[in-house]
Amino acid sequence: MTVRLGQIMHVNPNYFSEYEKRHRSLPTKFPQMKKALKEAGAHNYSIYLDKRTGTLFAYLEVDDVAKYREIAQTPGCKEWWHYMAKLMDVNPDESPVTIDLDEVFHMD
Ligand code: RM4
Repeated sequence: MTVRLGQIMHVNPNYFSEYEKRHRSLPTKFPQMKKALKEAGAHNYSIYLDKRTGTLFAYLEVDDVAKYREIAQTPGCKEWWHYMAKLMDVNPDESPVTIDLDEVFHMD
């Protein structure tokens, strides 16, 4: 069953363009991360930036939430998070500080 996820993260305002640039090169520079996401059934994945605050809003669809959460343990994800850590608010393990949102409206 497809699950829609909405998440908030935060990027340091000095790194807006770098954050976007690094995501553009994710498929070529971090194919492991792309593969981990795909293998976990993540798709239709967008991240939006609020330039006033550095708030990031991520929307993605996953086939299996538990499988998606397991991505955190993969070397590809750990490398990506390490690469991005300087740009974002991160936890001690370098995962981005992420707030899971509740869906309050949806229309097909
Ligand atoms: C974000 C953050 C997320 C990751 C995406 C691809 O900056 O690191 O955890 O899923 O990139």
